[in-house]
Amino acid sequence: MAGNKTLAIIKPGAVERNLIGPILAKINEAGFVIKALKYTKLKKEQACEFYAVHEGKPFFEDLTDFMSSSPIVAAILEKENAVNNFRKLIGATDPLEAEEGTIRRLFAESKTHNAIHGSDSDENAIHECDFFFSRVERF
Ligand code: IDP
Repeated sequence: MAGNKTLAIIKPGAVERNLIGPILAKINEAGFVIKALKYTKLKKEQACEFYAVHEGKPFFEDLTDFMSSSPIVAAILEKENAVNNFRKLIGATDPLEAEEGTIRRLFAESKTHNAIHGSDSDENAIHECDFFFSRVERF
């Protein structure tokens, strides 16, 4: 059975452009419940750890520089089949390929500066929620 939690990150760029409110509104309108929320900033090595699976790819340096460049907002979101439903809401990695109405189509600037992250499997969702939130920070 699919899990009911996923991890979202409002990325630098979207935070800088004052899009925290509009993006959280979209998330709530789509029926996700915010179970934990944090405004923080990643160090370069933390961004590298979070995206370790992409190490060696041509976009890795740009991605981890970008993700550690300014503050982000991390959130644990709850809904049935959370990972798949949230990935539908955020849209394709490249905003030019993202469907109308998706968060990336609405708010992303480019394929790297694409406004938002969503976990890609239940296993990664658990790992990513643990990366950002301690036990006492979630309910
Ligand atoms: P996802 O965020 O849609 O799951 P992933 O393939 O896991 O996409 O890639 C992680 C992040 O790396 C993307 O959200 C995007 O910011 C960046 N990225 C992925 N592929 C490319 C690329 O081909 N060029 C530039 N940046 C990329």
